[in-house]
Amino acid sequence: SLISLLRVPFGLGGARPGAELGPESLMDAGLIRQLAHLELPVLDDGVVDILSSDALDQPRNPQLKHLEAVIQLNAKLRDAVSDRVKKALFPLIIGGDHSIAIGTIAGLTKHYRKLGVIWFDAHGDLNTHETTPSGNIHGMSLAVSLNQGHPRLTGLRKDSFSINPRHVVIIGARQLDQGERAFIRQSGITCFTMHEIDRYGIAAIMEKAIAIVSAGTDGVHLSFDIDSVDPYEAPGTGTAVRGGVTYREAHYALEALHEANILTSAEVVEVNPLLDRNKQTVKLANELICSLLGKRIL
Ligand code: DIR
Ligand code: MN
Ligand code: MN
Ligand code: MN
Repeated sequence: SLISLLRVPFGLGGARPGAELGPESLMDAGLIRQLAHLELPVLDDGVVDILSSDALDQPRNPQLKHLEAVIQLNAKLRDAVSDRVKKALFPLIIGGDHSIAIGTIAGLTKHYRKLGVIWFDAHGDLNTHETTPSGNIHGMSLAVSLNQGHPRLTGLRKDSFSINPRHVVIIGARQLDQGERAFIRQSGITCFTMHEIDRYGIAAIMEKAIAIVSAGTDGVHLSFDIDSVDPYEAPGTGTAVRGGVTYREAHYALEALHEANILTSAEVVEVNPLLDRNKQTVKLANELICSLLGKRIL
């Protein structure tokens, strides 16, 4: 179906300034031209943003940094994504920090009653305001999408269908906080850490992941945090962690998702051009989007 490209220049859920420059940097590096080259039907469908100001964030809460801005942005994004699904478009969201997944997924689950989710990330993003070591809401977005966390955040999902944790797969994790490990153990989420990728290989992991998210679901969302990729290949991100997936593993994973033809939406987040080296991460993000949407080597 027709792809609706939504740009979300928002970084207040993240750890360091710069993720808000992600969409502009991907566009400057030729994303639209590259997608046109693949002869993909892409609608350059606008920017979702808020007028952010300091006043928006009083009172300050160290456990939920920029809560008001995050809520405003995600309410807007939720409604934009819901509108695109209603129009039978394929939402492709480029961020922005990973807190924007709250709005994306809230919008998707206004329609999908049984959404499957693949969460590519070095992290679990399963903290709540009670377990967070940082107060950064981008570390809470998967928890909120599973209706766990502060009521102001889960409230964004009040008119959305719940997600069954058994239809959620994390891939690439290598830095999980104490509370996140407990969440994974108790919830029934599948977590393929770097250890499992080392053991079985990315091809087998993708096969397992695809089976889990597509059995008994009516839609599948890919949430791709660029920090899942090794910092050697993707230095331009706010919370880089050594020991990530390689350049080819990342491409292979997204090629396999394209072949499986199960996705109904996708987002790419946490590209931070201020921390990048020679636009390496920005270019990688665009390349990965092309692989996901069907670019083939042969
Ligand atoms: C950490 C980092 N677990 C936190 N999370 C990140 O702040 O909650 N997620 N960077 O992508
Ligand atoms: Mn993340
Ligand atoms: Mn991450
Ligand atoms: Mn199932």
